[in-house]
Order: sequence, then structure tokens, then C-alpha cells
Amino acid sequence: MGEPYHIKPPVIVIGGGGHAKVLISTLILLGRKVLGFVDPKTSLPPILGISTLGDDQAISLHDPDKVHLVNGVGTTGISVLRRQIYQKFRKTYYNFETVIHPSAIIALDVEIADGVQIMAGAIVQPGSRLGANAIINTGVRVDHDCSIEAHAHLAPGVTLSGGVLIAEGSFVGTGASIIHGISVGPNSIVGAGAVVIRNVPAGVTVAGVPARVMAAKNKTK
Ligand code: JB3
Repeated sequence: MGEPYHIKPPVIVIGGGGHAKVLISTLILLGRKVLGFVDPKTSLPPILGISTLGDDQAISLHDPDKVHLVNGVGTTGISVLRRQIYQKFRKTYYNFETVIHPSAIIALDVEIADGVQIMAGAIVQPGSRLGANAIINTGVRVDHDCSIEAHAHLAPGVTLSGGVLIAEGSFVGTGASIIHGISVGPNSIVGAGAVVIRNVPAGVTVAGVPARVMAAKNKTK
């Protein structure tokens, strides 16, 4: 007898806002069973027909072996909360589902860690690696041999040329472009529409065309 067909477990989405809505829409398109979402705002209305299960306590009613989590708390900037949510539930042995929209184009050798979220229309070229809990948002283009580290977020329409490093926890704003071989240090922010032609140090905010340092120390606490 071969291995039983691997049935993907049902999921619970953490968060009930805009990012959760995009994820729930994608999960429904993927045919996944969404048990509900959890949010401290326990009276939020259903999202695309999916109801709230209450606050995060509701997750503990489900066995970590029988349900996967989806981190529906997004971020525009350095997201401490999104990272804390991921780490908190990983510590209690829950698994985070990797969510990839059916219209995304991902090369066969791309390394994708747990909890990565790749939205509609995104393209990830060969040799690239995506770290845990990273968001590759709508229509993002990641070219060959890029490294997107854990908890990083590429906002809609970002374009990375080949060999770009986006280090842990960094945020690249809507429509920004980063040329070949550039490194963006950890916990840094690239402003929307920026064109990055020089390496970005850790913990700073850059913006403009070409991008220049705007704030020398991003808060990460
Ligand atoms: O830029 C794009 C395309 N999307 C943005 C996304 C990446 O990040 C979006 O525009 C927003 O900027 C943001 O989406 P998000 O995180 O859904 O933002 P918001 O609509 O404010 O919803 C956040 C939800 O998380 C709220 O309902 C909060 O109550 C909830 N929340 C906050 N802390 C939490 C917690 N939910 C749970 N389960 N646990 C928490 O600790």
C-alpha cells in the first residue's frame, strides 16, 4: 500500500484585517478548509464567509498536529508584532502554512521556508530563497539568486533585480526597485517608489530616486 494521499490540514488565520482578507481569498481559491480567523476584536464580521473563532486563545482548542496557522497580521514597515506572533505559536509547536497564490510563477528550485506568503501575480526566479514568515506581496518580481530573509516583506509591485539580499525583518515599500546585487540590511525600510542603487545599512530608512537615507535608526521594539 502506498502512502495515503497527503490531505492538507485545515487552517486558522491569525488576524482579521486587510492582509487576512487577501490570505483567506487565496486559501479559498486553493481549496483549503479555513476553520476561521482569530482577532482580539472578537466582534469582527465574517471575511468572505469565514467567521471569527474569537481571540488567539481559541487556537489552543485545536491540536497542533491537526491544524496549521496562517499569519494574517501584515505590516507596512518593521513588523515586530507579525514576527512575535510567528515565534509565539512556533514555540507551542504549531506549524505555519506556506500560502502561494495559484497565479504566482515560482521557479522549480526556489527554496521556500515555513509560513512564506506569495500573493497573486508574483514571480520568483531560479536560485532565490525565501525565509520563514516572509511576505512576497501582489505582483512582486524577485529575479534570479535573490535572498529574502525571515520576516521580510516585499510590498505590492516591488521589483528586485538578480542577486539582491533583503535581510531579516526589512520592509520594501510599494513599487520600489532595487538593482542587481544590492544588499538591504536587517530591519531597514525602503520607501514606496524608491530606486535603490547603493547598499542599505541595517536599521535605516531610505527613500527617493535614487534612494538616500532618511532616518538613521528604525525602531524595532
Ligand atoms: O500593503 C498591503 C497590500 N497590505 C497591508 C498588509 C501587508 O499589512 C495592509 O494594507 C495593512 O497595512 C496591513 O494589513 P493588516 O495587518 O491586515 O492590517 P489591519 O487591517 O490593521 O489588520 C490588523 C488586524 O490584526 C487587526 O484586526 C488587529 O486587531 C489584528 N491583530 C493585532 N494584534 C491581531 C493581533 N490579531 C491576532 N489574532 N493576534 C494579535 O496579536
